[in-house]
Amino acid sequence: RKLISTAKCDWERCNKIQLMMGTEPARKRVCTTTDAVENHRSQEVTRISVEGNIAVGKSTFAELLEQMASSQWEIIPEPIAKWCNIPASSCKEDLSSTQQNVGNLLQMLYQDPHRWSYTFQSYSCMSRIKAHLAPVSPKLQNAEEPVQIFERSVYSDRYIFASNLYELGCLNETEWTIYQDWHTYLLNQFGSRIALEGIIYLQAAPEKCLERLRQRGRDEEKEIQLGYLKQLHSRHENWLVKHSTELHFEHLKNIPVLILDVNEDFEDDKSRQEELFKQVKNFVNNL
Ligand code: UDP
Ligand code: D5M
Ligand code: MG
Repeated sequence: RKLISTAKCDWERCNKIQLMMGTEPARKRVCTTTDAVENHRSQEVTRISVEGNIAVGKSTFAELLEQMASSQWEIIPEPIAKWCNIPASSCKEDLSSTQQNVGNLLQMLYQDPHRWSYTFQSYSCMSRIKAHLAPVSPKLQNAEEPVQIFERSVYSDRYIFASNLYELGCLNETEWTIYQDWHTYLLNQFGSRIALEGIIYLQAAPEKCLERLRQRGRDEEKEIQLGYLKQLHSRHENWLVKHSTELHFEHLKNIPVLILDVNEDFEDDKSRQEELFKQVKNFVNNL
């Protein structure tokens, strides 16, 4: 577990400090410091992501974890409401004013992936970064061992979805190159502020995911076919089980991964939930 102790300082302040020290002013950029005095977010937080195929049960699982661990754990759901342009009144997320014009990006992506894949990747990555950098919830500020559990991450954006869309030809060479460039750059800039300590991989057959996806009945996803879920499944397996995906972030290469088989329904099975929770608790305690 790391002590996450970071604070933003702006360009002017950096320059001022450097001028006082008689050194060259910094060029215009955002920089981070580990100055504990300025740090309003400093605390020990263990950050974990829950990864898995579409409709495998991540949101259901994350909600259960939050209920079971109550005050110590905070769940950060995937910002799907932002991508679907759901009105602010029907979701707990704060939708910015620019949101009004975005439209239903998830629907646009599925209807015309060649046109919208790059746009979707830039928006989904930005919204995940924002979620990572947001202050922890008040309930976590008093927790002795605070844990933040994110539904997916900037890493699944890249190693699952974006690379698959590239392989499908929905991101062209130029878009893929630019995407990888800014993804690597941004994540390196934010460093430990968005690094994860562990990953929980919810694993199930693509056929099971399709069954749950149809049952959930999200309108934007009604055209999704088994073939797409199979592609995403094999990307998850390559990354989190076989470790054959080429990764570009050092901390990710040796990150602990807890694999949970969720082929059997857990949603209404109390004893299965307790079993899964025990494994997660064990995993978190050993990070
Ligand atoms: N679900 C289910 N059994 C389970 C877990 C989930 O039938 O053990 C259902 C859940 O009610 C929902 C669908 O599967 O209708 C997809 O679940 P969720 O939205 O949690 O999946 P995610 O896309 O977040 O992984
Ligand atoms: O995932 C939410 C929905 O969003 C599902 O249709 C997959 C899609 N999604 C999530 N991230 C991405 C990226 N980066 N690219 C393309 N599509 C994405 P669910 O699993 O239902 O919670
Ligand atoms: Mg979900």
